Amino acid sequence: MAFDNGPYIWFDGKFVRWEDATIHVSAHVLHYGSSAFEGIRTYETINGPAIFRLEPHVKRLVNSCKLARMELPWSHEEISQAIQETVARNGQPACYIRPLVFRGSEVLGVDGRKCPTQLVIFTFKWGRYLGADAIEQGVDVCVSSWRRMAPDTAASLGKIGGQYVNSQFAKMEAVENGYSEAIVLDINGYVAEGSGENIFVVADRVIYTTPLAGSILSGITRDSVITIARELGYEVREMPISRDMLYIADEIFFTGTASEVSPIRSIDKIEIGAGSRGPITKAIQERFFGITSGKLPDKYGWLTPVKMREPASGD
Ligand code: PPE
Repeated sequence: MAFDNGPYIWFDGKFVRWEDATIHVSAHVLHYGSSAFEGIRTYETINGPAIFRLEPHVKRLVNSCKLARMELPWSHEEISQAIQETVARNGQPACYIRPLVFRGSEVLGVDGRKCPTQLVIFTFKWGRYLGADAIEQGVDVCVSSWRRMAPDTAASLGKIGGQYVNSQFAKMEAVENGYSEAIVLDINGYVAEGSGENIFVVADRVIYTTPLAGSILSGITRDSVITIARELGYEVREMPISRDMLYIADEIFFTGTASEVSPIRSIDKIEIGAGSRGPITKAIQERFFGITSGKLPDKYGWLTPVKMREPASGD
């Protein structure tokens, strides 16, 4: 997939064209994965383009930098503004936004704190993360042979570049074996999350999800879905989930900015429930996509409207 990208990249405070946003091969981040990033969606609502849950994403980026001991030369407010300006300038009413903080070029060696901390923000169109039919038909996944990093091995609550080597191993193995995605267990054998998604399990009308201390990323879609599920009257329990709970669940779905709310129809070739999207998953999706399309009221203030900038001549 070549990028269907917005033409401009916010690069350390200035807009540069996509093709000019380059860094040096000696940059610390290339060698050691010293970066923190976000994934945020702009939705084309019936009231115009709007960024979904911008503030919690910026807050998580700031926290990821804190965990990685990366000093950010920009404030939360400046980053939030820069993201909105990038979306407005690029003019893509529905897009995926990727802010990336990284250690640039100065020295090598694992302690990269002498390197400059840089920030880029770019946008591109990203369709269905887990395939065209994922949202309605669901996906076939496996339990990975890889484990998530232990709580004292990495900082899973930070969206830190190097930690995605673990996700890459799990995802590549799953795809190589014919599955769309992997579910990764934690160091104790409990369910953590997908390679790039959080997981929810429905059994006897109760909804379970891994607690934040369970080696997961604190997903913003996860948080949104917990709110929606409780509003719909379901009990949501954040508690350790065992592998066998998965196989006999009534419904299971993934959540993530890229994957949105995606049902899982089989795990390790065992059908989940009826082997198709279940009614609770569907009800949560309807609420989620109702809000992100602007058809339902934005009662939680999750949407930040963006006024697209008129293209200047020569753009
Ligand atoms: N866990 C992991 C490991 C993860 O990467 C994501 C997001 C989530 C949970 C869900 O978090 P949230 O997006 O806040 O609901 N994964 C992002 C990156 C995917 C990629 O391939 O890159 C995303 O969904 O944007």
